[in-house]
Amino acid sequence: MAFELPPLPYAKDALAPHMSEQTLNYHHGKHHQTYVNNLNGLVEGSEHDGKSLEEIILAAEPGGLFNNAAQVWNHTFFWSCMSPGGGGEPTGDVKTAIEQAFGSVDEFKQTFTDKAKTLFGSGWTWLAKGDGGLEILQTKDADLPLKHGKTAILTLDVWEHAYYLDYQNARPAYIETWLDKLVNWEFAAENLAKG
Ligand code: MN3
Repeated sequence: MAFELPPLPYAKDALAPHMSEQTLNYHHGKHHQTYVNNLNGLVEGSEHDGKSLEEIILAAEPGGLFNNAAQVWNHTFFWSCMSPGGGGEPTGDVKTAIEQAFGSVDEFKQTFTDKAKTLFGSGWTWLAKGDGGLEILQTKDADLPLKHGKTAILTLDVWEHAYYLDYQNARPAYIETWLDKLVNWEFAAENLAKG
């Protein structure tokens, strides 16, 4: 069974002006779709045909199969990390876990921002859960917490294609807006409860 591009969990204009319809048209409709197409091309007729996305990610060696499978997973996860009317402050168990790990929500935001700003080149910044509780991870290219035995709670795509149309080279403005206006704390709570 071929993999399919999952629909966005909101309308393409629902995150504007913080993330424009044009960005989502390219990022979801072109970039994410291309990873799906590439993955299907690599999997069809191979030993991985019929495996789940997660099984492929865990089995794949570094290279094209891993990169495309992981990018399909990462983008599907990323769309749910944002919501119209998102941002603000976490509550409940997420807030408690963040305070335990980072001292305060403000400290978390500062550290997450610094990590996202300083990730050189293309990659992802994650809030993830490992054996020691919550942590912030920087991953290069397509890499993701699943490959390291950790649970993804939230992620921010810091590949240039994620923000260039809306923010040009101003990655710090993209990060700040994402935390203030877009981040989906309810999705983080679901992932924390599962992990
Ligand atoms: Mn992307």
